[in-house]
Amino acid sequence: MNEDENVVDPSHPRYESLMLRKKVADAGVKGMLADSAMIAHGRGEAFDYLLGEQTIPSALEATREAAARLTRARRPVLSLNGNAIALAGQDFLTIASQLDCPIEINIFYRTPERMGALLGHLKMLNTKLGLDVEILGGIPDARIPGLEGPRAACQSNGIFEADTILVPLEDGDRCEALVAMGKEVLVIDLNPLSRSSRRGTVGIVDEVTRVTKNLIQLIPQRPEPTEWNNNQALQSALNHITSTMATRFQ
Ligand code: PTJ
Repeated sequence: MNEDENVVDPSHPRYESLMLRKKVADAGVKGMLADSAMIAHGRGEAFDYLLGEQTIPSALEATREAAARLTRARRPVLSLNGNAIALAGQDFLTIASQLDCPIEINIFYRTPERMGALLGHLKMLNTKLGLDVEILGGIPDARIPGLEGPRAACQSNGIFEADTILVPLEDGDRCEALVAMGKEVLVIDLNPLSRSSRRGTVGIVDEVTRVTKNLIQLIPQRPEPTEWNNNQALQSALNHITSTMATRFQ
């Protein structure tokens, strides 16, 4: 990566990883992200490295399960934070359009400036794609019970009334609070040990941009939901990481 020109050389062996990092950096400059966004991204990178930067079989199964539950939901909503919008905003709009559901911007570190930047970015992408996805979050009129502060703010016609919510890179407290409201919570998180992965209904242990690409393929197939065993799927992801580490130097 040429730091001066902020250009990533396509021949670089870590081109794709560097491009994702650049997307986060660029969104930070536009005021879309939390101060800790790059730290959160780096934590994800570390787990992705251990997964081999690939969609492992248990993650693909979890993504299929999420697609099944989203397509059958009565009121699905995609709850997006700054990192998710920076990395995969365009794909999330495509998914919302496939499901005919709203996106709600729901951020942990909420300021009017960040909300304005994120709403503006998604509206720009909506226009660019020729879509008319409803973007909520700007006028919160409800609160997620059991949570303190601005991170509980949500919209009654979005997250509050939703029965099924897709939450990439979710905060553990809010994930638990959404589950406590009786919702199906579909989590995207590279860390199989995180509270969100463990407390969600379905935890997808995969990088968010790979998950959105897979969801776009899977949703039109309308797969059937199963009796999902989340602990078993997370254990498979953990087994993958530990077995890769155990065999690396043999
Ligand atoms: O936009 P806001 O204000 O809602 O803030 C968003 C961040 C991400 C800064 C905030 O939620 C945060 O601090 O998150 P954490 O607690 O660091 O958790 C981030 C989780 O997401 C970690 O478990 C990471 O492993 C995981 N993660 C990071 N990048 C990715 C990821 N999972 C999937 N794909 C990624 N690209």
